[in-house]
Amino acid sequence: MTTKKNEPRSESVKRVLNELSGKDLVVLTTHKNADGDGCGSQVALASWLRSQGTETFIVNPTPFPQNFKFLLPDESWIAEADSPSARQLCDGADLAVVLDAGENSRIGKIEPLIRGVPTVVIDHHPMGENPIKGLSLRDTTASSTGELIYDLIEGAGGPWSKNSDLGVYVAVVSDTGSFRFGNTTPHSLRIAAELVQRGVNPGRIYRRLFGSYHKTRLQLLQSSLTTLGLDEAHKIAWMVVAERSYEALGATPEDLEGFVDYPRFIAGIEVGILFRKVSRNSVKVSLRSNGLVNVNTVARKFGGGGHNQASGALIKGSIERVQQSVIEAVREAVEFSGILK
Ligand SMILES: [Mn+2]
Repeated sequence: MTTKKNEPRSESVKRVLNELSGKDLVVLTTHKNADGDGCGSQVALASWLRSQGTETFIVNPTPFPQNFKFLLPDESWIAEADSPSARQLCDGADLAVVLDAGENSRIGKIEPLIRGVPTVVIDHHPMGENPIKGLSLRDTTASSTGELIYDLIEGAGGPWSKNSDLGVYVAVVSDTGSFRFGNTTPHSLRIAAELVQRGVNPGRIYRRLFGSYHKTRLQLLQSSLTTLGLDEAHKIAWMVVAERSYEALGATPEDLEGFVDYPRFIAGIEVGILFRKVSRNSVKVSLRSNGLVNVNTVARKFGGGGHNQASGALIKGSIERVQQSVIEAVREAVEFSGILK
């Protein structure tokens, strides 16, 4: 059973709620390097499922980020992917829920663990070429997966817990860039208003998410900004993560959160790119567009994916070569968009 094309969100919500009901054990997962949307959605849904008497655990392909652990009432909700308990939980699960991802390639080592387990996808990314099969609540008009979790818990008539409130709020704030990005809608703002009404403290969460950076992050940004590159004629700017500083500072991928936005802060720039050498022969590329250029098509060209305004890919090759071919592909996408005319 899959979601019917163009089914209204409320219908998909009902079908997914039906599938979630009465389960003994459910595992939740999200994409590699979970972000605020993935983590927030997981905690919110886990909290609600647990209130329904369903044992629920979070099993992610990469460790649950330290800076989102404040969302959890209890770290025992998490099972690390490589642990025996993760395997045991997945083996015994009645249902797996994939959040904020819709393709097997995004969930890495969790895919073999949940193979054979009935799976539900809740996601707001455009459908990729190899979508995970099963029932789904997919809606690209949703600002975030957290917004879909809000609709799900509302659709069930609650109950709302402190952790569900917090989780959904952090999810929506993360994916809308604190309500600054183009995906901010009346619905996402109403959700936030409702959660603030119920006691979520926006100032405190802002400081937790954005106002308490480790010094490593700014030192790494300092050295990375020296690599800033520009093609003003094509409205493109890019930055390369300073590899030596990354190593020397003992930085983690979490320290890079938001780096991709800096090149795009330049007036007149439409597309920002971040390059990071992740191993001897592979480069992680993140692409962000102000909205006029579709960067998902660029990411797809290199085997990656994402949204039209935010996407990425892991590309084999030297940093110089990858940089050259990606910038060239972005130039083509900019030309194709018609904004240079
Ligand atoms: Mn998301």
